[in-house]
Amino acid sequence: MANDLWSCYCCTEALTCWLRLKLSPEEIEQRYRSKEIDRILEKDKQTLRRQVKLLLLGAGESGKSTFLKQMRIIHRVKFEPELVREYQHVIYQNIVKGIQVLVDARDKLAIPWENPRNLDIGQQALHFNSSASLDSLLFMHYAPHIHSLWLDRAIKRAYDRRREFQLSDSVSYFFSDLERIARPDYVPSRCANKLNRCDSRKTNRLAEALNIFDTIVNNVNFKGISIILFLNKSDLLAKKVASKETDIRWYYPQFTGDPHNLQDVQMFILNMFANVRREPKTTLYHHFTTAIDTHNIEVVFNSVKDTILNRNLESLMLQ
Ligand SMILES: Nc1nc2c(ncn2[C@@H]2O[C@H](COP(=O)(O)OP(=O)(O)OP(=O)(O)O)[C@@H](O)[C@H]2O)c(=O)[nH]1
Ligand SMILES: [Mg+2]
Repeated sequence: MANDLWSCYCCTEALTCWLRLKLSPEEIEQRYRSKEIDRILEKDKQTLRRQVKLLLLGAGESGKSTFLKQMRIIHRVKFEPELVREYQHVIYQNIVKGIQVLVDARDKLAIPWENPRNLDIGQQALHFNSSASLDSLLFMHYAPHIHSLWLDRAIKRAYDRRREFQLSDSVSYFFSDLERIARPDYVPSRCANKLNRCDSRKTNRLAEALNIFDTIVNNVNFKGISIILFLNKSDLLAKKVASKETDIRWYYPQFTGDPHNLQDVQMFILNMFANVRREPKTTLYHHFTTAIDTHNIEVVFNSVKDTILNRNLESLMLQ
């Protein structure tokens, strides 16, 4: 056995010498480089194999970007200056689009203006530029008009009836901070998000989310993968459930629990999602989340990591 090894070693040595004699120094260099590249590729392959990829899918405005931003905060990934500037523009757009949605809703709901001057201002606001070209200077010019509209009781009343139309959840936060945002030296401290598509969306958001989930969970390309369902905006759900002004049975008459009990409503919603699966064996984990709450997302993300780890261990044991 020892002899075999020895002769094998001699063979390799001889081969290397022979190669050295046959190849030019450049060719030898190239071969070394090629070997090195192969080694790096193999290492990357191993690393990739150990990586877990999460695909974040969901309806518009459901909180995907907010969730990712929390990931950056939790893992202390810095926000680059370009990203901060981008948020600044998105915030301007959010505010202008938000006031346009509210002015339009006030018109449709026929709520009389408190301040008659706002009739004119409101009409002008509908033509404000809310495209990506909206810059700080133009926004500063709009800001006093937007402020005057936001202070009008008519807009407040339209805002209180926002469940009859679609308005981004961040709107009131931005309006109440308008004075600071309209300053030339304003730098966003909180992540802003898009308000696009507010006028065009007629479907109730839960129904829209269920439709999207149906497409994902029953898609043949995703067969066999595990799904983690984040039922986001739990804070808003809790507020809605507590409010006597709304009732889930108006939208889902089949609901039989207590409409003002958060757990009953959450279980009902979760069951709706679970029942969409045509293949009940598809593993479905779920979390009720509040993506604007860093601590909540940190806890949820740790639990997701545990789930993935346990799944990997289980599949290793089955091998
Ligand atoms: N109250 C509350 N607001 C939330 C929550 N998650 C996200 N939001 C707000 O909802 C809005 C939409 O969030 P985004 O993260 O932009 O949603 P998205 O899924 O990335 O939307 P698109 O990129 O348009 O598809 C933003 O104003 C967020 O601040 C939450 O858990 N609670
Ligand atoms: Mg997004």
